[in-house]
Amino acid sequence: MRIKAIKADITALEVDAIVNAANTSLLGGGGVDGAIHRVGGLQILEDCRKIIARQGGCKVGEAVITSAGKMPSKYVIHTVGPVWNGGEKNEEEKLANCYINSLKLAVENNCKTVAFPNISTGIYHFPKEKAAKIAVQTVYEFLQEHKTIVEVIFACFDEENLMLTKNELKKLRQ
Ligand code: AR6
Repeated sequence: MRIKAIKADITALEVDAIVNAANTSLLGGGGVDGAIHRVGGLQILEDCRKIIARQGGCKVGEAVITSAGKMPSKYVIHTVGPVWNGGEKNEEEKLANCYINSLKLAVENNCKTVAFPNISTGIYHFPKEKAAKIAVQTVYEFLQEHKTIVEVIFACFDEENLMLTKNELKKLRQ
């Protein structure tokens, strides 16, 4: 199994790429985004500003890549999750796209190990159980097709997300 879930602060992980649950402005915010910019330092914001100059921000479901500044990882892949709006605004498909587009960028940049937070389940209020199902299923399907990725880690920050993600991973093993 190349997917695992652990309880962790994603900023401390020594992986090729960590994924950030950013917003469309790419200019930072609270939650995991705030932690990544705080720990990684100003280099990340500088890289984000270059991307903003080139293409504006980042759309929901899409992803961009920067350096990881002072963190032990090599890259930060910034993706923008959907705000939960009751499920009538294609939130599920948009969340799946976050995982797919982040992993595509990881492959393009020769990343073998990638860590994800539970995108959209904080400030954006996506229901955690639904989000865990989409995250695990989408990553699992992507890895079937892309063998260069050695490991994907779900860095869960709270017990509930850890339990829900582990449950989804168990279902894959049955
Ligand atoms: N490591 C791993 N996971 C974390 C960490 C951390 N250091 N800190 C928080 N989490 P959120 P969203 C978890 O709110 O819902 C920002 O302001 C957290 O417990 O960070 O996608 C952005 O700029 C939760 O399970 O992201 C956007 O405006 C998960 O990360 C907006 O929030 C995602 O929670 C994005 O909201």
